[in-house]
Amino acid sequence: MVKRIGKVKKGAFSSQTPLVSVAMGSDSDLAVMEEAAKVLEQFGLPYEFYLTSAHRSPARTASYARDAAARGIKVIIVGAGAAAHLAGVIASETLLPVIGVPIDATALQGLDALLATVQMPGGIPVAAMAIGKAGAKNAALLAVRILSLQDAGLRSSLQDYIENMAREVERKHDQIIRKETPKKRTL
Ligand code: RP5
Repeated sequence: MVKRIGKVKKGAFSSQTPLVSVAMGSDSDLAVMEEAAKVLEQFGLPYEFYLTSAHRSPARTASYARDAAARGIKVIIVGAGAAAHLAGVIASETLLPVIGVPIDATALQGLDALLATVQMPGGIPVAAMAIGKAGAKNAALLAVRILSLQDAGLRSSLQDYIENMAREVERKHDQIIRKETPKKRTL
């Protein structure tokens, strides 16, 4: 069960139609891409998962990307590993912002996917995140930032999220200090 952040304010994005599409090239990417879903759920943003492969199902990939905006999708997050061309291919078939998450799927530990995602030739942008779970989490947070441009409630939830993170650092600091008793320090 995903815990929602403090105040999720319903704004223009309170519909149940998915606003964010989380695409991935293989079911083997799902464990990583679930990190994006967790964040979207925290913010109360409707999303969908979509499995499609740039090389195994090119026609499905093209029609998914072409139809996404008409279905109400505002941002597409794409997880892909190996020769990770899925995000670039999707970006070439839509005007929506596309955020790529390189997946660690091969002996190169995600470096292959990172370079494939980040090195888009000029003209078709893909926002490249970090490899793996941190990248999936940040992809969702970037989607939240994009959507919050037009939704004050979402912007306020984002502000709360950021402030909670800062408070968490202070809480963990206090925890460490409490464990470090003066007795231990003198030993
Ligand atoms: C990519 O190849 C997928 O995104 C996945 O990360 C990787 C391996 O896919 P599987 O062989 O596990 O289906 O297309």
